[in-house]
Amino acid sequence: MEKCDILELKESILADNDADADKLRLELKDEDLFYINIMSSPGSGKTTTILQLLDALKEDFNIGVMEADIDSSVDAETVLSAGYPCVQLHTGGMCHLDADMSRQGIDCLKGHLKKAGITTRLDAVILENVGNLVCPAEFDTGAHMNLVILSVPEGHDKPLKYPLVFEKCEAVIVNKTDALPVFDFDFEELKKGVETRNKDAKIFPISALKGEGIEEVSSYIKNRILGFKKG
Ligand SMILES: Nc1nc2c(ncn2[C@@H]2O[C@H](COP(=O)(O)OP(=O)(O)OP(=O)(O)O)[C@@H](O)[C@H]2O)c(=O)[nH]1
Ligand SMILES: [Mg+2]
Repeated sequence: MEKCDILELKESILADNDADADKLRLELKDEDLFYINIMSSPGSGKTTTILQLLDALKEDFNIGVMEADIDSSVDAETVLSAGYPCVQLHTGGMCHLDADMSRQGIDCLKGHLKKAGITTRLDAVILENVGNLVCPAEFDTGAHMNLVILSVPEGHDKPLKYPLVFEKCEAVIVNKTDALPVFDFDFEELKKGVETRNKDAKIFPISALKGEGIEEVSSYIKNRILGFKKG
């Protein structure tokens, strides 16, 4: 397997992350590089969903991945072994990424492609943010699209308990729907909870394990990338 590049992120010293996030969004727009930030609790299925989305979108776009974790390179190795460009970002114990850390990560991903002799440009970058429903929502990464994954075993009440992350996202992916028969997850309650926090958020039920519902999410992302490129 290809060697995994690991970047030890430096903590940003910028006082105004929001301004830097807006700046990064514009920098990436100039490069035609669409940046997707995926947030969720640990184990909700981020890596499994990302792998499904990469497969579904590979005919249309070149997509690279940044795996952010406090330690290890497990997820980056998984993505690399599936054949997609990926780097592992270590947050030095921090539970989130901000805009400058995103910039460092994207530069590292470009360096990884260059080292591998890959000259085709990336159309999009996916960040698998640190598994946490609280901190990542507090820091704008500079992404053009924020997604949240909530898995069935976590329960339908999470939008009420962790409001910010549901306010900041444009779509909620409800994963592990194959487990619905063994949990008391109530989809109508989930919808009500999401709507209370964010009336515009789309909801996509999926089973990343079985590949169900992936087509709907990938075509939504495809349209967003195409709209970004045109806009
Ligand atoms: N039943 C079921 N299990 C799933 C599904 N998606 C993922 N899993 C399982 O859930 C576990 C965690 O999945 P990951 O994709 O590693 O989750 P993650 O959010 O990336 O985890 P961290 O990176 O550790 O936060 C694994 O055992 C997956 O096989 C699903 O749709 N259904
Ligand atoms: Mg993961």
